[in-house]
Amino acid sequence: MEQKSIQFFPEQASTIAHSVDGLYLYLVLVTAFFSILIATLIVIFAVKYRRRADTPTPKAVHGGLWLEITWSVIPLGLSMVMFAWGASIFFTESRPPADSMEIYVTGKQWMWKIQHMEGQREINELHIPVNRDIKLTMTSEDVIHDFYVPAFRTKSDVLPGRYTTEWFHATKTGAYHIFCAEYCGTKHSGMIGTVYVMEPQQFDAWLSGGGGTGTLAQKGEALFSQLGCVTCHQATADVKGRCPNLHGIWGRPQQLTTGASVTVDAGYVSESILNPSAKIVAGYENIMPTFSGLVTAEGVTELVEYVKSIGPAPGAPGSAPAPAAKGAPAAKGAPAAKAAPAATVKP
Ligand code: HEC
Ligand SMILES: [Cu+2]
Repeated sequence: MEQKSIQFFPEQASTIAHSVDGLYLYLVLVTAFFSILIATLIVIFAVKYRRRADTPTPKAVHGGLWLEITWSVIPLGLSMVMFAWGASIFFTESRPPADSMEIYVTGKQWMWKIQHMEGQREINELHIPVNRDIKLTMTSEDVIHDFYVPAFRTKSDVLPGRYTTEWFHATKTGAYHIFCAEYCGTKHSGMIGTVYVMEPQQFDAWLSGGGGTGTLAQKGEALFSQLGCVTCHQATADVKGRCPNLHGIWGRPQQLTTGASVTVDAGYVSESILNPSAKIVAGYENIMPTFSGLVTAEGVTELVEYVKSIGPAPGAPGSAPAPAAKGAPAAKGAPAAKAAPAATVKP
């Protein structure tokens, strides 16, 4: 971040930044134009039509169809431009491209915890490669936070018990502010961090350096046995036990006892772990205990990634539960998001 004496705008460091600023400029210009116009006319009319001794009694004016149409249609047009333009940017910002590199973010009073697919963790720092679509999947351990990177012109609420996403495509290397943009308690103003946008080679080097103890999915697999999930969720393909088989459920619709169906995603899996009685899979009973308090938010993320990584159950009965995540070595950088689905291919 170079030092600038006066800076009206943060740097434009993402693909969306220009469009957001363009819309903002339009809003400012339209607002300024009408504010100045109206204020000026008030002054002019106040002077021109001030009360004087010889003021004649004005004639009442009725109607004025064209005048009314004009002052309705022009503001309507101007505000519809705001609406359409804003909606188009909103849609772009809310739909992460399919091949985005995924990173998990957990907000907590008062810090940001980051988990990379490859297993790297960081706090209040986020390292990313330049010129890649990055998708953040975010949740909170306590209250509502909001992950805001002004230089990327993007922010999104981070909610407890739910996953929200945010994506961006950084166009410039450098260091940029992360702010929490939702008042979240006494040290809210200290809930700040830095995004480091790096050249891809630099990023790969960063990613491979330091404390790699397996990918997120591998950590999740370890937790899966540590917490005893494995004792119930036996991964046998042919036996329909008392507990559902978790193989291949990711991304599929799941039938519930209520008759409703849900798609298995991060939110559903995390709810299944923290509040299992909220949604019961059709054909099963409400016997899964809650793991709320026994597993950290990061642990839940790891379990989610593990469930995502386990492909369909192995065809042959009796064969070991497909340790899909184990088979896929920590892929570096680019194919991070792809590593898991690739592992779902049947042997
Ligand atoms: C006491 C046995 C038991 C344990 C231990 C257990 N579960 Fe479950 N789990 C169940 C049962 C039974 C269901 C189906 C009923 C329901 O939806 O609550 C279930 C449902 C689920 C589902 C939804 C599955 C689907 O097909 O939609 C997920 C995901 C899940 N469990 C993950 C876990 C994880 C992760 C752990 C360990 C942290 C775990 N479970 C521990 C019994 C268990
Ligand atoms: Cu916060």
